[in-house]
Amino acid sequence: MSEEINFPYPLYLVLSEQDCIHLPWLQVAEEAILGGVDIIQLREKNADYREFIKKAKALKEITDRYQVPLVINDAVDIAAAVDAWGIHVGQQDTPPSEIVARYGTKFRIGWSIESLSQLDSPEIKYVHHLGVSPVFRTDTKKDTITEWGISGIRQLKTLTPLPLIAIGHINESNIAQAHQAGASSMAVVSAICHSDNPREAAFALKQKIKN
Ligand code: TZP
Ligand code: MG
Repeated sequence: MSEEINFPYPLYLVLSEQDCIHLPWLQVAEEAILGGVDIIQLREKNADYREFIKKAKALKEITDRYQVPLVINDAVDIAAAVDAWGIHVGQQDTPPSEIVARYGTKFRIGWSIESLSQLDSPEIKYVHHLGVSPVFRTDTKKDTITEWGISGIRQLKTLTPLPLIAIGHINESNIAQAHQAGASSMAVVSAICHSDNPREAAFALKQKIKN
């Protein structure tokens, strides 16, 4: 199993244009960083390659300016084209082993897990951190299976040394619990993207997880 790697990015924004309902999505990214977001993942489900790469490049300009790591969801070729810091994949996506076979150690690889048995997968040795997906059911992503709950984070923490990223209906009311249960990072979509003030939303979330 991989050694535990420090994951010093407690507030994680998962961003797609369609979820930004009040402000232009790039403005959401910048405001969220100014409010305290530590890492951003671009998660584009509808864009074609050209559009996706254009978006990834535009976002990379912002994340580079603030020295915030950029993660690309699923699209390994886009991650390579924009020299992203990391890639996040789910169980149905490119396997971590294949990413490593193609790109060596270039990327930090996040892998979403939906059941305990996935901890025993041979893929785990290629993974740097795990998405606990979802902690709670959410309207933002409906095709999910497990609801890990806060107790699931606690249980996973005893079973793997990999940093855990809590995702799924994380908001101001439960973010501290996810953190206390052992998640290294708390990932949100709507808690920031649905806010008409993403900077304040990020700030309020961050306050809850300051030790
Ligand atoms: N993976 C598991 S839940 C989820 C993803 C991408 C969506 C989380 O969105 P929200 O709005 O923070 O619940
Ligand atoms: Mg995926």
